[in-house]
Amino acid sequence: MDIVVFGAGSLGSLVGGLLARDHDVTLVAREAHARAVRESGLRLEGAVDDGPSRVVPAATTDGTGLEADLAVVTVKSFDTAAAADTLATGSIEAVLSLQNGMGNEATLATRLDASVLAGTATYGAILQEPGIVECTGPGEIVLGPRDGGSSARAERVGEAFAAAGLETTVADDMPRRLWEKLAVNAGINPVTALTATENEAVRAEPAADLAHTATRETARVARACDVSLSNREALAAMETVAEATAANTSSMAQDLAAQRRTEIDAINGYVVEQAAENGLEVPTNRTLTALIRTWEQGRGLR
Ligand code: KPL
Repeated sequence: MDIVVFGAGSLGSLVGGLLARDHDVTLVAREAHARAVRESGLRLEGAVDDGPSRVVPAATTDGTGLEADLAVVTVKSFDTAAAADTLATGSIEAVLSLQNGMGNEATLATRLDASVLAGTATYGAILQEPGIVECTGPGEIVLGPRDGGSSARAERVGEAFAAAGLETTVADDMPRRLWEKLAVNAGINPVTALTATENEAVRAEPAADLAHTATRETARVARACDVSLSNREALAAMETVAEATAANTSSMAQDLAAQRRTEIDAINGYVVEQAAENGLEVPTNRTLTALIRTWEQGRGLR
């Protein structure tokens, strides 16, 4: 397959690097990373299946006019519309969102003439330096048609991911899976970001209570949106991810450390919005959202 990874930061580089062993992969990345990959290839380190290795995907900063069977979108949620508009200048058969937060698939579907798959990823990954990505926590990729059900395309993409060594499940209930992942991120990301801790912090008090409450509130809002997600299921998912990625710095904690805008609007902010539409109170998500937004405002990031 010809595969474009649009937004090849840490997760995108890990996924793209593993796929590049069997497929023609183009990474659309920031200047320094794209240059390093062009010059010396991409080094994969950490918990990847057969130890450190080097692969040689193509790499560019310019995503316009690309042709591919599949575009894997891994940009931050606030950049999804711009990514879709750029991809629309080329020719893309199918697009898979592997992003945090809600609403990405709908944004891609309204702007692209391609079939849109939804996905979630719980791999911990970090870009050590341009050209080097480390897998800091083995996880799972779940993907499928964005409205649920099954499709031959989702099966084909799932097979390619699994063959690349990525733990992959093809699911027929992506709307529920996206809410479950939202509940995981709503618990882990802002708490680890605001306390500058690794994911393991949410496994013990005093952070555990805060993370559990944010996750429980999210499950309640999911149910109000007609998605069957019990508190127990959401908490179990959050705890499983926190354990598997204990040593990982969450993406939001990485954003705060690097003084970058976060995905708070598409994660806890989305929970607050949906709660309001359904007449529910979510005080913990509201507080976490306000704190992160205040941090962003203080740095002119919003
Ligand atoms: O999705 C993640 C993130 O950091 O955004 C998890 C799975 C929590 C891994 O850190």
